Amino acid sequence: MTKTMTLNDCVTYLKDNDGYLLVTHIRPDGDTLGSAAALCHILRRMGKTAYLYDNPQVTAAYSLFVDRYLAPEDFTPAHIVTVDLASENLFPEGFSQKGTVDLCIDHHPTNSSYAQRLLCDPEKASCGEIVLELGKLALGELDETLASLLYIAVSTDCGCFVYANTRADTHRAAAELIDAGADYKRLNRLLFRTFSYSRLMLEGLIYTGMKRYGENNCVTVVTVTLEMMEKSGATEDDCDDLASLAGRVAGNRVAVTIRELEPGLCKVSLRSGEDFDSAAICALHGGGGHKMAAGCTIHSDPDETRDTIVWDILEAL
Ligand SMILES: [Mn+2]
Repeated sequence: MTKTMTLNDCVTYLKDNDGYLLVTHIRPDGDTLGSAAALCHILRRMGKTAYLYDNPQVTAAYSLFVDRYLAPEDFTPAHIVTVDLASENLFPEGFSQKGTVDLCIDHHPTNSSYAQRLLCDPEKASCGEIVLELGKLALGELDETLASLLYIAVSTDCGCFVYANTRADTHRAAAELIDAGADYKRLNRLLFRTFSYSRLMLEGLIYTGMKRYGENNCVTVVTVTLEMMEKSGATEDDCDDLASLAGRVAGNRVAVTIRELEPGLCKVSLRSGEDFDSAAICALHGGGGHKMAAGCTIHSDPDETRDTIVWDILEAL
């Protein structure tokens, strides 16, 4: 049975115990990393021993901020806390203590209640906004480091305040963090305004190969082949959020991203508005997801995969 926690319950629990390992989700993003590092910072200021699980998929952009909190190999935790980690299938690579999570702090309405205790607020656009409340309650005052870590969480989960999950409260949280000394100018430049050379080269190749189908060219397809990866020198670090690129074309209704994983195997990602069921198309190929964002894998080369998926979409439109 999972016990539902309030912010107050949560602070009491954190005060009463010690020896925390904070766990981030698979393919970690700014929210899980920023929130977990911020919580680690809060716990240390409370006089506790706390570390972050050494998630092997942390990308270069974030390791700068989280490395100093990583657990040494010989650390044996007494209490495990997951942050922004909605269900069992999202544990990070190599993490072996899935059945023993003492507390989960999350904002996903889909949280599967796998932990003994759960603090979940689906009204929040980011986990960072929950950890901000925790920090204020536990410490009274924020500090510049804490404000910067939380700014990373808050700003990345709403795409720098442009995604549909952005609310007035999201801006209020950011304003509070800026008042508390968050290094927001540097963080905005680092996280949203600069990209690796390889990433930009890869995007160039992707845009050059873009194809459009259907009435008023409303279906946009981009392909990321192994050859393009090699040509651009891109690595996994450079492949963040590629599935959003095709949807940038004005007038687009269905955005398709085909990624060649290995010869003869492609991953397909669909993004659409509310007027098209992306999940239904992906279900035809054994995949799934949500109405506006879904995916599947197809055993075929990129060209054949494109023909198959475009045919399905045009039939459904
Ligand atoms: Mn999140």
